[in-house]
Amino acid sequence: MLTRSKPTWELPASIATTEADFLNRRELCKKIAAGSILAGGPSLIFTPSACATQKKDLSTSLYPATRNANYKVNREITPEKITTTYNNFYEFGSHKNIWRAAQRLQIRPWEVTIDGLVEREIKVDIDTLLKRMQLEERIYRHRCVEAWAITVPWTGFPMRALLDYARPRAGAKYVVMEAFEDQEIAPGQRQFWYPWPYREAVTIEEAANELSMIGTGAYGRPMAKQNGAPLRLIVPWKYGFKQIKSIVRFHFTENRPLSFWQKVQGEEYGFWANVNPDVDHPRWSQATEKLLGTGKQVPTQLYNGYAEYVAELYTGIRKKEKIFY
Ligand SMILES: Nc1nc2c(c(=O)[nH]1)N[C@H]1C(S)=C(S)[C@@H](COP(=O)(O)O)O[C@H]1N2
Ligand SMILES: [Mo]
Repeated sequence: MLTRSKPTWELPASIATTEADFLNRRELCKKIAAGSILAGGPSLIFTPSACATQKKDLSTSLYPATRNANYKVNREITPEKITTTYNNFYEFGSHKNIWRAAQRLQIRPWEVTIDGLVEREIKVDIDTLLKRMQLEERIYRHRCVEAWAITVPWTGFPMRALLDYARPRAGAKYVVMEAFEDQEIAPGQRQFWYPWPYREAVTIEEAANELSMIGTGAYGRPMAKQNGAPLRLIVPWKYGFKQIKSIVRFHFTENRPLSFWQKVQGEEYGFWANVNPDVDHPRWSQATEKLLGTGKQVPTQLYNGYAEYVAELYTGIRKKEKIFY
């Protein structure tokens, strides 16, 4: 049984949100902003920060999405509290405790660009995109290259649907994804020695694999900012660093790009980054992993347990190049 503990930055469900209600509160928020009503006065609901949250939360009515029972995991779901407070998101700091800092991310408006080798370049607003896609929930394992793992009920849509929407041209071999760039809100991006923006890529075949998702939510609600709102990549057979957060651009290309971590440390973080217990990170073993929140250390599985879905993607490539790093 999944028990939810609500992080304090979220609004209680009881005050989220019919449209009429939303408009009234928006009026109220404007007045608070103008100083004509005292924030937090009779009811603590109407704080300036609550106002900020309401303006952004346009997609809540899409949640919870129907669970796709084909994707189950024989592991306990990691408590939401852990998944939303222990994060890698270098834009907000090179440590795990970035969840508060990440609340500064502005997720509306959010424009997504689809360009490069496509039939026609597209610029689309996130809410328009979400309306076109069929959201579903899937429980997946997630394995960070740092040897910790979590199990998350993600919401999102198959990346295959994004390919159909983008209509790549015949020469396109890779989908390159870029995260937002804004030094004002993301202090990590002032660390000039990192090659911002965060960038990742997968092959078209990987993108079309049935496991690949574009994540829009988790735990039955819109994605928390610290987990990569409003759009992140989910490719569960690969190490977590491939699963780029807060995407603003999908660029189709013939040439394999260098990703963020390849530029920082190419020997340690290669392009393929498929989970493999037998290929150690140069500085630590990948044979086992720590299941956050359980105190358990368990064996790492090849392709993070997803070999039946993805192993065949790599049979040809394996002969030609060293594919795991
Ligand atoms: N934009 C961006 N995406 C990112 C990262 C990052 O620093 N910036 N870190 C990656 C790493 S190393 C991991 S393990 C996962 C962590 O996702 P989570 O914090 O939601 O568990 O996000 C990945 N996506
Ligand atoms: Mo990671």
